[in-house]
Amino acid sequence: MTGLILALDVLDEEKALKIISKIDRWIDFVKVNYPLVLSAGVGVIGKLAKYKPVIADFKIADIPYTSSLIAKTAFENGAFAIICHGFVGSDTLKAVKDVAREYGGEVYVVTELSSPGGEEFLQKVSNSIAELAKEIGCDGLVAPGTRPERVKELRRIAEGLKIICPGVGAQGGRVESLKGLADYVIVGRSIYMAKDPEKEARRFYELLKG
Ligand code: BMP
Repeated sequence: MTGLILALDVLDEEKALKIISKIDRWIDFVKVNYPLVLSAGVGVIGKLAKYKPVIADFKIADIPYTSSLIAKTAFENGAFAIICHGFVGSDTLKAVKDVAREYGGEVYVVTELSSPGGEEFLQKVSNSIAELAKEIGCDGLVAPGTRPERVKELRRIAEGLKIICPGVGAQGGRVESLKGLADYVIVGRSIYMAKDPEKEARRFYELLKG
């Protein structure tokens, strides 16, 4: 286990596959989001899954029926896990979890975004979202790597759930502040925009290990 998840928000499939083929040994999972899937097509999930298990970051935020169709599409195309917003409430979270279980997959729930705007609305309800995610039996939380004190609290509330933290690197979050709090850190731009992505991925791997 490396503790590192690559957020692969590039727009070009060839570039995405080239990057992952170079750095797969330094990461545990690759996270895809709308930029890549909308540009390259949902089939890119299966291609990336040949290197590392794929987390489909579709931040599902819809009624249960539509949400389960989104989750099903991700899993049918080879995803290992799906990300769902927590503010949508228990019915949608349960629907997404049920689909994930049909495929033997996992569900991660967004608590509050790592960006400054995450404090405006989501932070007011993120503790309750963490409680709900635990109650429903989801697998983990997406917690803000830019706010270690919030990660600590969310982890305490949802004890036993895995905590994955974006916001490290380009958004200012630091690996050192998340030690013992995050099970995995998610890094995107700092790696895929680096002059030498492999070197940068290895640097994060070593920071996490050390
Ligand atoms: P970067 O390291 O380039 O900032 O990328 C972070 C990744 O994590 C992006 O894919 C972003 O959509 C996602 N993310 C985030 O930054 N903050 C959150 O709170 C939730 C996310 O999914």
